[in-house]
Amino acid sequence: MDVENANCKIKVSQCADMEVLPIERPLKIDVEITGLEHMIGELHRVFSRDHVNVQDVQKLMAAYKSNPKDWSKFAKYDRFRYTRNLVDAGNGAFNIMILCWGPGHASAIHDHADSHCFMKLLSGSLDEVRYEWPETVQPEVLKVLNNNKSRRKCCSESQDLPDSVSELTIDTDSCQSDSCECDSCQKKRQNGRCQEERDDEERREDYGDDSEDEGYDVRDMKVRGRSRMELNDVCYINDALGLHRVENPSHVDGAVSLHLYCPPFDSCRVFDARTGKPTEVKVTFWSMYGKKIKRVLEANHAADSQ
Ligand code: CSS
Ligand code: FE2
Repeated sequence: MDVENANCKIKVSQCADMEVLPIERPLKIDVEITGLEHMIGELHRVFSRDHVNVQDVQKLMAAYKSNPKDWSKFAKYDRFRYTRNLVDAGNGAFNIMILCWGPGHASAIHDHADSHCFMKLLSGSLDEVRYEWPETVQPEVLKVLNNNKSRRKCCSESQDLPDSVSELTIDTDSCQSDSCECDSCQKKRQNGRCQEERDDEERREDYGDDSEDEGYDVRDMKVRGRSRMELNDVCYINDALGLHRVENPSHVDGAVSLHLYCPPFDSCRVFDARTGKPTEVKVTFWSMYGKKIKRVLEANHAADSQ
């Protein structure tokens, strides 16, 4: 099953049958949405089911055409950083928020806490920069996907084993088969040691011996791509697709985006762009249902590093 049909009622790593990463293709929008309230009502209807397709959520969000009259009461800016403004708590199954990005504001590089993230541009434009996970950190979903992959690929003879045995997770590093096709074994056969070991060595030579910072090598995080989001565009990301950073490229205009997260989360990890070192941070709201909330200094401080 591909990610577009994954069940976004549950965490990404629990979508056990999600094996293939998505191929971007045009969405056929076959629903009519008359306003923000209508879209939220439809989302409640969709999320009342046990299985919710990623694609169905994307379609509803794409079908809504941004009208500032619908959302201006939620759009509250801060001078120094982007704000998160809760619009709807989705009966516990999802939450919808409006993010306001002042000129030049940007997020840190972050993950999405094993949840599904949908983002729609309501005003202005935003750049999304995608990154690979640093080698030192592996998200839950990739552990699950890699386990499934090793089971299928590593040691073809395992396919003939009885179910109880083939259910065991096979560690690719301890695989003894000369014909094994897994990436790790192929590289070891070609080079006597794996590519990653050689890359690490080259990087250490580049940066010198002082490059280690508490176990994190000094190396920039790898950019996978950059895309500009314009009015009404919708994008989707989860931890299997990588990390991202969102930036308002304008130094004059603000930007407003609508986000849906499912399941909702109240903390995520941010990553140091230079070393890949992760830090868990609490995510907080600037306002809830149109009312600015009193902020505890400590919570404010944690969110500022996001
Ligand atoms: N994930 C960030 C915004 S970019 S998707 C946040 O919720 O603050
Ligand atoms: Fe994000």
